Amino acid sequence: MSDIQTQFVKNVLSGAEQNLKDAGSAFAPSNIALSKYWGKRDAELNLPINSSLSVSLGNLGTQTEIRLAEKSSVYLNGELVDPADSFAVRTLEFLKLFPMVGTHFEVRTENNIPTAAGLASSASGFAALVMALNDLAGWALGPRMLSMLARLGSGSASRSLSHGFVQWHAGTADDGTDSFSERIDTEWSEFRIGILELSTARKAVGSRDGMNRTVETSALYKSWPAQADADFQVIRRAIEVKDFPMLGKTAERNALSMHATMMSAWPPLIYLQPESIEMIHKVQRLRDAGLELYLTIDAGPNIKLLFLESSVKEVLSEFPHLQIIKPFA
Ligand code: 2P0
Repeated sequence: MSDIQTQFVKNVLSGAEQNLKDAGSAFAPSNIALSKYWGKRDAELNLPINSSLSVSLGNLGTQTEIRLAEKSSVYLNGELVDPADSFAVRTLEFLKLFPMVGTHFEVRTENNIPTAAGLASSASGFAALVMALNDLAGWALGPRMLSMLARLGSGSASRSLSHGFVQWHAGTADDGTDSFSERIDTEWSEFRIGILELSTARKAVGSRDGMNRTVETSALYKSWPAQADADFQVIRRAIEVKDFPMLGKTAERNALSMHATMMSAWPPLIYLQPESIEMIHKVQRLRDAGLELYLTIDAGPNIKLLFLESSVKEVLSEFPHLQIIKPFA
């Protein structure tokens, strides 16, 4: 918590009236970026260097309930979290930005994201937290304002306020007021995501430290902002005209380019494991054989496959244990 963050929250809330309730609750979906966010231009306001675009994961995400209390406590999936645990610390630190609501909170969070699958829970976590807070405080803020509050908790959380495809505009203002997310008004019911769980090991370097290290030390990162912006535009267009190969190819190249910037950092950030590389080759082989299949990878070893409903049978025969998500169901 800093003065700059406190002032930012005041700005966002300046037009909102407060009508406090006994409790607030909300659900937010997790999301997977098709065009990635990697690198900050301002760490305090969590402003990204580049815009990013994601797809939300439907009913996979976080349900949060919040109420005022005598003493702060955080529950995760029904169990009280040790106050020294980083999850509780991050949650309660974030809530200190909202003294106009209260000083102590009881927060109950349920994640139905298979945490082992390497799906980010901080994205849906902070999004659900600000939505629940909005409900508790009765501010009646819309997704644009909420996305800016969620961003302070975690960048990718700003993309978890809406279902479907979401774009996070990087913005250019130093005060962070033009860096927000909004839903793209296109449904694509045939769109599928497959989660290939390859490793459940906790990553050695978290995203936050990883992206800072990349920005500071990777020579390849210099080419990233321009590519990220170009990919963002191409994917947005591909969604508009429902050009799946254009979307898939751009998303895959975007993810692998991000990994190239990570690998060229020092010390190197190698999130991929041998099984990840094996799967990348397998997807390429299947694509060469005519299957419309692409992939994306976040800051971890697990692979997310991208395909359409028409390919489900073939994809499942190649990846029998695949968990398939229908983002528009
Ligand atoms: C993304 N990732 O666009 C990228 C791709 C991981 C790889 O956003 O420091 O947890 O809290 O803003 O949002 C993960 O980073 O980082 C992430 P902070 P966050 O989904």
